[in-house]
Parts: sequence; structure tokens; C-alpha cells
Amino acid sequence: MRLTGYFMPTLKETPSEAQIVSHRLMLRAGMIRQASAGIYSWLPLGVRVLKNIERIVREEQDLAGAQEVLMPTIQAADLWQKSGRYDAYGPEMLRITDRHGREMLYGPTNEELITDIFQHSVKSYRDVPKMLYHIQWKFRDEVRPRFGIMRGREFLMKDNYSFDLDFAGAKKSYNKMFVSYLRTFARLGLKAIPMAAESGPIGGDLSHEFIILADTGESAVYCHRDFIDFDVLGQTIDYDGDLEPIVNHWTKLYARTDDMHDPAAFDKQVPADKQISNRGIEVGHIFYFGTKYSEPLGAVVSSAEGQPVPVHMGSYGIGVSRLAGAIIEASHDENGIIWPESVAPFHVGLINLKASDAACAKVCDDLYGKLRAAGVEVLYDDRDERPGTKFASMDLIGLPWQLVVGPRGVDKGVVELKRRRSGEREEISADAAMARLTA
Ligand code: 5CA
Repeated sequence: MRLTGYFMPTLKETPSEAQIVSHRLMLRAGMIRQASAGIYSWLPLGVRVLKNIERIVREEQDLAGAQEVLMPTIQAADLWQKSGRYDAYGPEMLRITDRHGREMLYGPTNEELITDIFQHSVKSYRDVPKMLYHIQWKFRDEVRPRFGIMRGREFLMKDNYSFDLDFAGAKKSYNKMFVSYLRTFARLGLKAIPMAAESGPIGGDLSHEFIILADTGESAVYCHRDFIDFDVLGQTIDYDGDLEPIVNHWTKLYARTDDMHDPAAFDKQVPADKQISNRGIEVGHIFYFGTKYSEPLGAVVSSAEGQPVPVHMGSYGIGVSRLAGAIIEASHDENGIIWPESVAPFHVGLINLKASDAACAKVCDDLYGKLRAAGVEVLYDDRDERPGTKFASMDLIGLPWQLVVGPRGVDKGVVELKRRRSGEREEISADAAMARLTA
């Protein structure tokens, strides 16, 4: 992509309405624009990041055996009346009336709808277990939408739902998602810590929140330092095997948010030099809630003995749009965003320091063509701007690599390759740079 033709409306000034760094940087980098309170438009750079996050979330859901569906954003009220949540959800639910006077709502979550889909088509114990997920926009009329897309009213969520014959089966599904979440967040460049949680309006009795440490987080968290030091991607996971030992390993280590925190237990279970108390951002939340929805909505299968049994369910959410902000909170410096490779909107930013110089333009055009031909995503700053402006925008948007071409280098037959994260620079030949970037 050439920057001269790209829609990336960056801001020089720090927007005064933004209180936290990720919100400021997302606005300044031209990733999002507010449409109304807690509701955002995603601009090209933001969409690229969102799609990358979605892709990783989807790959890991599929790997764990979940199947993708797509449910609508607008739901009829009747299922929610059956489950009892139509009233219980209160003013956070956006209620809509259609032209026939029918009560509808913009889904804040999908337990009712997925349970209804399931109960229509599944009758036998042979049809379970199943895990069905979608990635869809949600609406919650939050009292205090804030921090940009971090606590929005409209937001993108991955929500997965599991159906099993009994608790033992449901626990296996829960374990799959538990492990899958560790992997998903690690691939997004995050250390997300599973914390024992209360299940709130979703209901149920087994629940973990996945929380990343960040000073601007909304929850206070207390945990064992071992969570920070682990490498979950180093190990291959057999989702058909027994995941209980892995899950137990993590759930026995102390990790609690403030509402569940027990200072005496914390001191007893975690040596002082291993104690972490910080703030954190919730990026995922998993629940086992048994037959809470299957009973009222009639999701019943016949057991091997021919008895009708309501299925045991769980639901598993990831805040896909929130993650864009959470990743920035976890990875930035005073000059801007530092994207992990896996979600970066482009792999490399190509900077022509002197757009009016024919030799520079030739080297840049040539590199641009070769990089694209090799399948490397490249944003080419071909604008007629001062070098300082170009460096500043490239640092702001945080692509992993910067490839800088200037008249002095071109004379010597070299370009400069800079790593955004470390600031490390190298003068190398254009061919060597190509080799590096396509490796
Ligand atoms: N049905 C269950 C799980 S599928 C559920 O709705 N869980 S939740 O309420 O915990 O939401 C799942 C995830 O969505 C949260 O962990 C959080 O990362 C994200 N999320 C929740 N509310 C918002 C919001 N207002 N703005 C952005 N992300 C949100």
C-alpha cells in the first residue's frame, strides 16, 4: 500500500478526550473514530489489526474443535423471556421494537439463541459433545463506556458455547477452552492470566477470567509470578487427550481479582518475592453453567439409557475489539505503538526519505514491488514530507520493521533496516534487507 493513496488520518495532537494510552494511540494512528458514545468506526489500519486478531482467535478455536457459525446481532425477545434474562438484564440491554410491534433486542450475548438452535436439531447423546462459536458484534448499554474500544457499548466478541451430556463432559470442554485461551493470548503477544472469577449475569459455578497486566486496567489483580514466566506455545497440545493436568497446574496457583481476593490466602500460598499485585484488563471470560439455559429452553437429549437429560453447557468469550486496545496497553513506548508481528497491520514500513529524488524512488519502487511479490505486507511512505514527519508517523503506527531509503545510502548501495521494538538499526544492501524481511 502506498501511503499517498491510503486512508490513514493520523493526528499530531493528542486528543483531549482520551484518558489512556491505547485510546490516544488508536485515535492518533487513525485506527478508529468515535461515532457516538461507546460506538466506534474502524478505519483501514484498525480493520487490519482487528482482522488479524480475529484470524488468530478463529484458528485457535478451530484447533480446539469448535465450529464456526454466525448468529444475528438482532434477536427476538421471546427466548430471553423463557430464560428469565429479559428482565434480569436490565437497562444494559438495548431493546428495539419492530414495525409490527414485536419486541426485539440487540444481542449482548448469545446463550439463548445458540441453545435454541441446538435444541431444534439435536436429540441424542450421540450428537454431543459440540462446541459452536461465532465472532459477532454485541451491544451493551454500559453505564460508563470509556477508554475507547476498551469498554465500548458496541464491541466485537468471540463467543463459544459447549454442549455436553454431563458435568464430566462439560469439564472437558471447559478445559479445552482454558488451554485454547492460553495459546490464543500468547499468539497475540500477551501474557493472559486465568483468574478464578464470579460468573455474574451469565450465571453458573465454574468460571475464569483471563486478565493481562496493565496499569490502566479496570480490575485490581493478585497473582503468582510464575504466570508471567511461562511459555505455553512451546508445548504441543493434544485436544483429544487429558488436559486436566495442564489446567490443574495453572488453577492451583493463586490468581484472583479484587472481588475474589483473600489477602491471608495470598500471603500463605505465594512467597513474598513471587507476589504480583497490579491492575489488569479482562480479555476473556469462560463459564460453566450446567443446565441454566438448557432446562428452560428445552435443550434435552436422550441418554444411552433412553432418559431425557438437559445438556450441560458452558460459554467462552473473548473481547476481540478490546484486544486491539489491550495489546497496545501492553506494547508501546513514548513514540507510539509496537505491534507484535502476529497482529501488525503491515509487516514493514518502507520510507522514502526523499520522494523527489529519482534514484531513491527507483530503489523504493523496486523494493516495494519485490516485497509485495514475495507476499510481504508493506506500507510505503511515498509522501513528499520531511524525514522527521515520516519517522514519527512510522513509529506511531508501530509496524515491526522500518526500511529506510535515503540519498546517501543509495549512493553507497545500502538501505537502513530498523526494528521498531528495540530501535536497533543496520545498514545493509537492498538484497540483504529483502532476504531478512522475507525470511
Ligand atoms: N457469554 C459470555 C461468554 S461467551 C460473556 O458474554 N462473557 S463476558 O461478558 O465476560 O464477555 C466476554 C468478553 O467480552 C470479556 O471478557 C471482555 O473481554 C469483552 N467485553 C465485555 N464487555 C465489553 C465491552 N463493553 N467493551 C469491550 N469488550 C467487552
